[in-house]
Amino acid sequence: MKKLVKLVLLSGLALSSQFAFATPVNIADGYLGQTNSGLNNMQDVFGGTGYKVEGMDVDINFVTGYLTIDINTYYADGDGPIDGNGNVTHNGDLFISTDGWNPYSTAGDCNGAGQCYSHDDATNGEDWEYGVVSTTGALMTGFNTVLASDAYGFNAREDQEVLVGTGGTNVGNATVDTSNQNQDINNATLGTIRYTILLSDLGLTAQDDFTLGFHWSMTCGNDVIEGGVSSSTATRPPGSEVSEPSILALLGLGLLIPAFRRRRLLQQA
Ligand SMILES: [Ca+2]
Ligand SMILES: [Ca+2]
Ligand SMILES: [Ca+2]
Repeated sequence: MKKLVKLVLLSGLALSSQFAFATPVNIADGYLGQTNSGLNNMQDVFGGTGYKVEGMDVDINFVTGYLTIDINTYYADGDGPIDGNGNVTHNGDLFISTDGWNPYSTAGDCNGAGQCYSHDDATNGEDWEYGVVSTTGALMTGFNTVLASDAYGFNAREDQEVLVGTGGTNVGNATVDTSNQNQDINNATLGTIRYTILLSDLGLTAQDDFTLGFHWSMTCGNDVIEGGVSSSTATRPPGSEVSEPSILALLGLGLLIPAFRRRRLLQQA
């Protein structure tokens, strides 16, 4: 009987691993953000395809408690002409909201064709409780925000938040994988920057209900993406909410009984 209990527990673990991965939620880049005065405020990408952010994929692993955010972009770190301070453009940092995503919206901000948040900038809309520094992976909270105007001279959206600034507290470490990002500034190809963060470092558990918001851009703000993801049924894989060990054990028992009976029948024969 001890063996059976062990088998049931192992079976429960095997079942739970099937529930490990949610289907990533794709957020297409429908966000514009406020441009500099004089620029077309309905234009999504400035400076050509090399600055285009296609979208982001957000995946929550409800078993391990890891959150993965893929920024899908044609951008290559280090692109752009040298500005007056000797800077080129760089990957911006990832801004995270843990209490929802509420971008600034006003009537007609997308020519009436959907919500493009074309007047959202750092002065309005969502506050970012956390930020991941792209160069180090440091997860910060309580920081000052660096705007595009302070990060790079030839920006398209000077009032967009692009980097985590000083004054913050380091509350954890994320991993930032740029190995699949486009590496060639002369050849715009679609690549991915992957951020992996422990939910618990954001003060959340996989059992919580939450809506996360994200904001990312390169330091010139030539294309900015924002979006939100809820932990509700939209992202939770079917069945993952039934995660109590007892229920998994029962499921395992249900699967094991036929095999157990078959073994007994064989022994009797
Ligand atoms: Ca917030
Ligand atoms: Ca904003
Ligand atoms: Ca955009």
